[in-house]
Formats: sequence, structure tokens, C-alpha cells
Amino acid sequence: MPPTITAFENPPDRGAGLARDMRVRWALEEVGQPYAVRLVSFTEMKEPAHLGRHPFGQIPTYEEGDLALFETGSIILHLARHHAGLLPGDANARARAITWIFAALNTVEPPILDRETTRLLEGDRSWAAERLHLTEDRIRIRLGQLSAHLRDAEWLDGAFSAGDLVMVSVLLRLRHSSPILDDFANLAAYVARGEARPAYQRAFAAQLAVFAARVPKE
Ligand SMILES: N[C@@H](CCC(=O)N[C@@H](CS)C(=O)NCC(=O)O)C(=O)O
Repeated sequence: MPPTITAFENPPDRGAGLARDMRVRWALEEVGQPYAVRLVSFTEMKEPAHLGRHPFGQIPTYEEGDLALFETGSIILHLARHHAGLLPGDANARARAITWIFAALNTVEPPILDRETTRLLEGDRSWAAERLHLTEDRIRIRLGQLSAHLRDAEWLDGAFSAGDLVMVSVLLRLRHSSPILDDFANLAAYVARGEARPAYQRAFAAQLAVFAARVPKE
């Protein structure tokens, strides 16, 4: 039985690859692990069956035998530990690659998510414009630091790793809604390198197919 992940039945991003099942699909494709997908509606996500898999009623989840996981960082780390291709063999390099997973999720993604929250959910508040400006300043600081670390390297620490997979996924959230990324040419090129990977392309096509299946053909 292949592992099963969950994804939005009706993706709000219309298959743009922003829903977090995309990261897990990409990791599964990188390691060559076939998988099944259970699509869930917004109502089903908050019902007991799904809450049993994900206490916060979100996607994605990951089921493999009697193991059920939630949180993309944990799922990707699990995959990277049990399959070749996403973590280096050397113990120190492996620890550094795992560090980049945490850095992407804990240090780079939060200001990007803050900006999205303001843009999508708080736009009618009197303080929205000011807060948007503030979050963009914070994003710029983080991207400047990341850009200085990356310099002209291809990936964050030697060969492509799960750390790059998560970091590229996080940065991609910006590219769809803001030109900030373009101010950092090496980061824009880094994201493009991630997107060009055949495993990314397969994952993107698979999640887009879910949305396409819902759009009536003309
Ligand atoms: N920290 C979680 C975040 C999961 C998350 O925010 N999922 C979104 C989709 S990308 C979701 O399910 N949103 C619907 C909701 O929260 O009700 C992870 O990385 O897996």
C-alpha cells in the first residue's frame, strides 16, 4: 500500500502550487515514492475522521501503515530519513540540511505568512496598509540575510536537500503575490532552479490536475 496524503478537494489557489500538499508531493516525487491522495472538503477537514489525523483540521496529512503524521516539516523529514535523495550521508551535513528545514519554516516563512494574512484577511482594517508595510520590511530583512548566505551557490549547503525543498516552497509563496523576490536575483534564480526539477514538475502537475478536474470543460 503506498502512503496516502490529504489535499484540498477544491484548492483555493486554483492549483497554483501554494497549498502545502505540494511540498509533500514534491518530496515524494524526489525520492520516487508513489502515493495516493485523499481529497477533503473544508467541512470534512473539521470533522472527527480528519481531526483524528490532524488535530488542527488542516492539510496535508500523511498515512503510512499505522503511522499518521501532520505538519509538512515532520512529513518531509520522515520521508528524507527513510529514503535516499533528500539528506546527505555525512552526519554533520545531514544535521545542517535539517537545520535549513527548520530555518525555512520557523525563520523565513512566518513574515511571509503574516503578510498573506494581512493581504487576504485583514485588508479592510484601518491599520492594514501600515501592517503590510511592516511585514514587507521584515520579509526583506530575511531575504537579504538568506541571499547573503546563498551568494552564487546552487543550493543552501552543497547538494540539493530537503532543506532546499522546503525553502524554495516557502519562497514560492511570495512569487505569486509580490515582486519582493525579484529584488534578490540569486534567490529568484534559486527558486527557479527548484521549480525546474523534474520531481517538482511532476508534483505541480499532479496538484494542478485536482483543480483542473473541477473546472467544467468548454
Ligand atoms: N504548519 C502546517 C500548516 C498547515 C496549513 O496551514 N494548511 C493549510 C493549507 S496550506 C490549511 O489546511 N488551511 C485550512 C485551514 O487551516 O482551515 C504545515 O506546515 O503543515
